[in-house]
Amino acid sequence: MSQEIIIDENYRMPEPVRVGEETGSLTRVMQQLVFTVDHKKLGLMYIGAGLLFFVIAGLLAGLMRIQLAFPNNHFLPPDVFNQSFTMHGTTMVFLVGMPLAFGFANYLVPLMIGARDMAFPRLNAFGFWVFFFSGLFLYFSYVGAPGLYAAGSAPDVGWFAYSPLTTKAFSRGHSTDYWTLSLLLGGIGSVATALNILVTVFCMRCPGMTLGRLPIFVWCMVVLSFLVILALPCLSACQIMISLDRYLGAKFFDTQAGGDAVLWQHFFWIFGHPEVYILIMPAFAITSEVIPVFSRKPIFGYPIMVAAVVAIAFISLGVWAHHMFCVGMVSLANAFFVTSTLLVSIPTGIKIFNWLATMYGGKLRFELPLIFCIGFLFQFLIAGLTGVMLAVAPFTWQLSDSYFVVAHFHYVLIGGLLFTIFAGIYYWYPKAFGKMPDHKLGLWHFWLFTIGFHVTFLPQHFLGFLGMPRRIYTYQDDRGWDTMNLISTIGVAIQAAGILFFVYNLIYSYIWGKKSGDDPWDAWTLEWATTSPPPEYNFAKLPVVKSRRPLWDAKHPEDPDWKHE
Ligand code: HEM
Ligand SMILES: [Cu+2]
Repeated sequence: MSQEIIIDENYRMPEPVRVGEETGSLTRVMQQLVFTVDHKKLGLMYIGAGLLFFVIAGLLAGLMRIQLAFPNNHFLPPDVFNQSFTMHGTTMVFLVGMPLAFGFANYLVPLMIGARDMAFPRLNAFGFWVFFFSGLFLYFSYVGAPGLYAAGSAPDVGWFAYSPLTTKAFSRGHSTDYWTLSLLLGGIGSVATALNILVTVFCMRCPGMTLGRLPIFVWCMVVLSFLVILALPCLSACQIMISLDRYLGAKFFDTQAGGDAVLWQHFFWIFGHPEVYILIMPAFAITSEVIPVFSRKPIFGYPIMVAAVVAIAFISLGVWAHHMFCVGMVSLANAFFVTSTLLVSIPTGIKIFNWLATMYGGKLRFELPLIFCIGFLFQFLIAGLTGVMLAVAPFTWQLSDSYFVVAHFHYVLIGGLLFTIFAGIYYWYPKAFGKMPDHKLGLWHFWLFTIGFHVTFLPQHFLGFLGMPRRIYTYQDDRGWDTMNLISTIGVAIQAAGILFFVYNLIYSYIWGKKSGDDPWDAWTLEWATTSPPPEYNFAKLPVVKSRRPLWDAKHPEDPDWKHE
């Protein structure tokens, strides 16, 4: 081991306490979790909360699919169906995708840059609890407070809440207010956490950790944080405007009164499209760490990969109206947004090629993280191709708001994001808990979830071609949609079985799993230089790095990377 990175037994402080093994009673454990400002604990709490909300939103999805399994079905009444897709979509985007991203960023960024914690630990805790409370508040809408808010008024206007559906005329109760207020609150937490990530990366790096040596994971989290800071305020602004319309007689979105309902769509998607890139950034981050380690090769084209991530984020700020090709914009506007959207596929394509080039000629180790990343590459390609199809305005004029669109974004968000989240959990589980996840159980999870996923969403592309609109709670039996809807619902059951194997694996491995040691995958970034789990202070002495693969240098003093830089 080179002396730069001190991984010396003598430097070991008292054995770190594994999460859940805090000494003392449950209250003491809760106290520790409630009052913690430690980035690792907050990271795990973000991931835990995200997975909890995933299960809840997944159950809502299951209910909708049961309703849609047969024509003329009455399992769910129409208003409950409207609430279900609104709560499912809103939860998956704001209470699953974003906290999972912040969870991974919180746990890993300080470790990867050789820091002891985030720049603002208390702001970090604030960000987490504001997010968590905003989620509880949103779900409180299902019960409501007697006399204050009518019970059972969960939001039912869809996750993008188009106007005039959200005005008092069409949404009389408080369902829309639960949606606006909980997301307004959540937005404050997100911006606080994004700011914290940026200051941490730019001000807390250990000696030698130049920007050109940052792991790509960290670059993706930097870009994600910039997008959050640029996009979230736009959503907050239009949510304040709709609340002013609803309660103080403003007319921002009231077309009859000189406002403009389409203005809401512009505001929402100026936030909404960068939002989907905020959601997919962790996929890029995790894949760029996992593929090199399990191919035994450094990432192909590091500078181009970083440039591609920055380019994707930049372009994603200028494509929003591809969600609005059917509102009657002038052709020049349509042409601009067709072009800008097609442009995104160039840096995205570069990333896919660079990941494949990293695997090419590598010594591939088919461990769970790599297997889920290979699934991601295949599914994200399909998602990207249908995205390019939808970027062509005349194509979208035919398929807007159809099941083709539902299939497309689920291929991105499940096939893309979720598969890499699983890869990331299996990759860093040993670091966080000191135990190896069970490989066989993981394979069951992978195959059941993959087969279930394609059985659910592949047929939906064709349901879209056959004219099935999204958000309908039932359909007649003469449309030719029956069989494919039934198949799609069966797919959800297979996915659910896969998720059960995943949850069982997390618990089983925690209790009975094989001890992992500090660096089970023989990896290269600094988080693997610490013990598993890492001590509260992360590093006994802050490391000094000389290349992009500090741990490789420490393990291979005969041929360190910095000699080739
Ligand atoms: C795990 C399996 C999942 C299943 C079975 C599923 C199923 C569904 C169903 C049935 C709908 C309603 C479609 C309609 O009637 O228009 C829907 C909508 C949606 N889903 Fe999922 N979903 C899943 C995962 C996800 C994930 C992981 C995300 C995001 C991270 C997501 C985001 C959305 C969004 C944004 C909508 C649109 C809601 C709206 O129209 O307002 N879903 N999903
Ligand atoms: Cu978009």
